[in-house]
Amino acid sequence: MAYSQIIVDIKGGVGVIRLDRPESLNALCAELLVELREALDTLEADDNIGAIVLTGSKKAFAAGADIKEMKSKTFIDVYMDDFFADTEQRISSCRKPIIAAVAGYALGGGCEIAMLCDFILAADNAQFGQPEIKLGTIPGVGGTQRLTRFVGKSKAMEMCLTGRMMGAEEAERAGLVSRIVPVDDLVDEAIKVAGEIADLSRPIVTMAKESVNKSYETTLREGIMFERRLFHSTFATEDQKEGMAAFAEKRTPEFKNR
Ligand code: DAK
Repeated sequence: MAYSQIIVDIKGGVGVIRLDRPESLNALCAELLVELREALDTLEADDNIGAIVLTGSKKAFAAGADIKEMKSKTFIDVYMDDFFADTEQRISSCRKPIIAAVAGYALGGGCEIAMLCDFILAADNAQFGQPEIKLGTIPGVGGTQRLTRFVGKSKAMEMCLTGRMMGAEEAERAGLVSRIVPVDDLVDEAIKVAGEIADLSRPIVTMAKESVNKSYETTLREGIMFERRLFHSTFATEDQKEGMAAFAEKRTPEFKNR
């Protein structure tokens, strides 16, 4: 499939999606969002792919929804289109791990898409923000909900009420990003980490992802029971036998994804 708003590369077991609308700082226009969903469909269906990296340019991961495209939409337009819902659903239902490699601006819908990924690696120049309030609207893809869970009420409230941006160091301190990488190394580092994940047992990686995500959707007790049952079920896999045997025999495991 030929794309015009994104670039998709395969690096070993890693699918790399680069948002590519430099003239608008990767503003999330409808065409880009369609391509993003199609790329995720393709990578998810590809058995050779074990993990995905989603990135932008050094200047912008994404500066939000495309304001110029969105500005004249009516309530009925956005309500009846359920604007952005299909993209939120596509990313959050992806069973393969997605790493957001964020350099530059991740604003509005850009910050929300980064938070939908499984974890965020931030370049030292990353800037996160929910500036919708300055446009006379509010976050619409989980910004008020996910940001609050990541960084707590006080910081999330300040960011959503003022539109203040948070730099990479503050984002790391607050728990929004897993760690900071020099901007020139960001994509290589994200691909390296994604490659390490892709080399692990795919079913066990899927279980680990499901289990961490469960913690956002349920009580602690139910989450612990869910984790325990998945843990038990890893013992029904050949990969658990191989992983533990390889440790005992001081060799590298050869996972078969079975
Ligand atoms: N949309 C469209 N164009 C954008 C854009 C955006 N979000 N951000 C930047 N651009 C364009 C600029 O207009 C400019 O285009 P030209 O003038 O060259 O034609 C070009 O990108 C370069 O931008 P600047 O000249 O402004 O660059 P600077 O370095 O000076 O400033 C900036 C960078 C990121 C601080 C600034 O561009 C900026 O403030 N951008 C807007 C950021 C923003 O407000 N983002 C939030 C958008 S609202 C919904 C779900 C989701 C959403 C809405 C509804 N529903 C479910 C209903 C999401 C909403 C949003 O994300």
